[in-house]
Formats: sequence, structure tokens, C-alpha cells
Amino acid sequence: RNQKRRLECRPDIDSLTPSFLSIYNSLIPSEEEKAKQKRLILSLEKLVVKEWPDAKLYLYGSCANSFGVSNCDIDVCLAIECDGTSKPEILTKLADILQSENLQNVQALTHARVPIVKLMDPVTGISCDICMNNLLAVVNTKLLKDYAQIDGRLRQLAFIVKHWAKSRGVNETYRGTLSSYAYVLMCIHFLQQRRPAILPCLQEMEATYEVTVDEVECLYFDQVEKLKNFGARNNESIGRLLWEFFDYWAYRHDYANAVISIRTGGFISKREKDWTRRIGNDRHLICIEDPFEVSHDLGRVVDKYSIKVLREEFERAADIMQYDPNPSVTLFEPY
Ligand code: 3AT
Ligand code: MG
Repeated sequence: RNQKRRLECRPDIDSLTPSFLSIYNSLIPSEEEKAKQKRLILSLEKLVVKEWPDAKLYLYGSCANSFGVSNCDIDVCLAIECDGTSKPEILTKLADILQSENLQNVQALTHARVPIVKLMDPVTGISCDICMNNLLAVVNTKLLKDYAQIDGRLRQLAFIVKHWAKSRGVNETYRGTLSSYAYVLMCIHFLQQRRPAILPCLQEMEATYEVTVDEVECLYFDQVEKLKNFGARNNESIGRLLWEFFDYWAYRHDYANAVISIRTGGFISKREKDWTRRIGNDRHLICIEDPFEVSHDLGRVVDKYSIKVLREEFERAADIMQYDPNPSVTLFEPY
């Protein structure tokens, strides 16, 4: 693999930026869509508090972390005290309530790894998954959103990487490739590594935000409006950052030993995390540490077949960024 490694970037790399930015712009959800999502969540919350007065609904995932493209499904978390009632019972009850209120395709998937209720709102056409008490996801949603406000290039890069991953079929955890969440963490880590850095490491700074969820302490600096100029000393364009991102994951990442960690703003060794052996189905072939659940490797879904698929896709993307006359078209060709 190292033989294929290139060190010189094509000379016209910056001129590719406008074509990528126009793709980014075409993916951004409209204000109207955002408003519709808010209305839906408020109307769902009204129905929920009739049954459970203390319950709350939170938006999480891409519709709330600023990495959502237009027309995507929304992820909702129901926060509720269970006192004695089991999760499946509550979700079944929730599904009954929603069904009787004219929401469509209501389904309680109580045996899924993350149990949810699915539904479609006929008024807005929005589909939505409701999970229960998954508050760490609500907190990691806030962390991603806060990072996105520091430098606009994060959102641009992550939109394009997610769009590439979806087009190429490597954003499917049930088939052993990576989640959108994992790709966003890879983008944040990558921008923390640029020199000069484009993003800081919020969890290494003085904590201004502090919550404990499921016994996990979540601490970080969240006054991101004070960091608006953080990346200004680095003027790398999106064309160049995409080139570097794919080159990194294709030819330079140390898959055998390294764990990427946005929590520390750097790398940790697999040995230090004890992620060197396969345990059960966790193989740790590409290691991405969760910023809060630090024993959690977002790469654990990847198996010995899908790692090959994934690395070949990174190489394909890197080669297109280097040699193709029209990368902003070829990169996203369906597989
Ligand atoms: P899409 O735009 O829907 O593809 P998304 O950001 O909504 O992207 P996912 O649907 O993969 O991402 O996940 C929804 C949220 O759930 C994102 C993140 O807050 C949380 N999440 C997903 N996977 C994990 C994980 N393995 N560990 C912790 N939190 C996760
Ligand atoms: Mg989602």
C-alpha cells in the first residue's frame, strides 16, 4: 500500500472547491424544513405529556447536530422516568397513543438493539424514530453541533464525506461499514490534526458544560462563540481538505495500532485501550473512540470483509481526488 502513497497534491486542487461547495449547498435543508421538524416535535410532545406529564422529547442525531442533509428522517429521544414499567411496555403504549392520533406507519420495534417507535407524519411527510432515555446521544449531538459552530469547513467537509459514503454504500452499519456519527468524528479529528489546527479539542479545555448521564461524566468547553476565529490561521480550501482527508484514510492512517480520539484531540494506541484482540464480535479493525463512552469503538461494526471494502473506497476516493478531471462528479457515482 505504501508504494501507492503519493506525497504531492495535484497543483489545481484549490480550483475544485467551488464545485464541492455547490454540492454542499444543494444538500443543506431549508429553513422551511427545519420549521416543519420543530412543529412536528412540538405536536408529538403535546401527545406524550398527556400520558406522561414529566416526559420530555429531545431531537438528536443529524437533524439537531447540524450535519443533517435535507429530507432526512428525524431522531427523537423520549426522556421519561420508568419506575417499574419496562421499556417495551412504554414503547408499546407510546405506539398506541400515536396510532390513535392519525400518525402513519406507526411501529414499535421493541426487540431491536436500540428499541424504537417508528412513525410518519402525514401532514409534513417527515419520518421519525423515537428511542427512549438515550441521553448520551442527546449530549453527543450537542458536542457535534458545538464543533460545527467553530469553523464552517467542518460542516462542509462532513456533508461531502457523508454524501460520498451514502453514494458508495459505506454508510451501512448493518453491513459492517460506518455510521454517519463515526464519519463526523473522523472529520472532527482530521480538522483537529491540521497544522495550524482548524478545530480545538473542546474536552481538553476548561469545562463550561457539565452533565452526568448513565454514570458517564460529560465535560467540555461549550462557549464556542468565543472560538469563532480559531481556524482562521489555516486557510486550506475544501478541495484541499477533501484531498487530504481521503489520502489520510487511504494511505496514511496506522490501522494496525492507532485509535483516533476527538476527546484527547489526537491518537491513542490500541494497546493502551486493550483493543488489540477480537472480543466477541468486536474486532477493532478501524478504531474510533466515542468522545464520552470511551470504551466504545465506533469501528467495532467493521469486520474482515467490510474493512477491505472500506479501505478500497478510501483509496478510490483518494485516487479520484488526485487524478480525475471531474472529482465532484466521479466521487459520488453509485457503486
Ligand atoms: P444520518 O444523517 O441520519 O445518516 P445521523 O447523524 O442522524 O446521520 P445516525 O443516524 O447514525 O446519525 O445516528 C443518530 C444519532 O445517534 C447520532 C448520534 O448522536 C447517535 N449515535 C449513533 N451511533 C452511535 C453510537 N454508536 N454511539 C453513540 N451514539 C451514537
Ligand atoms: Mg439519523
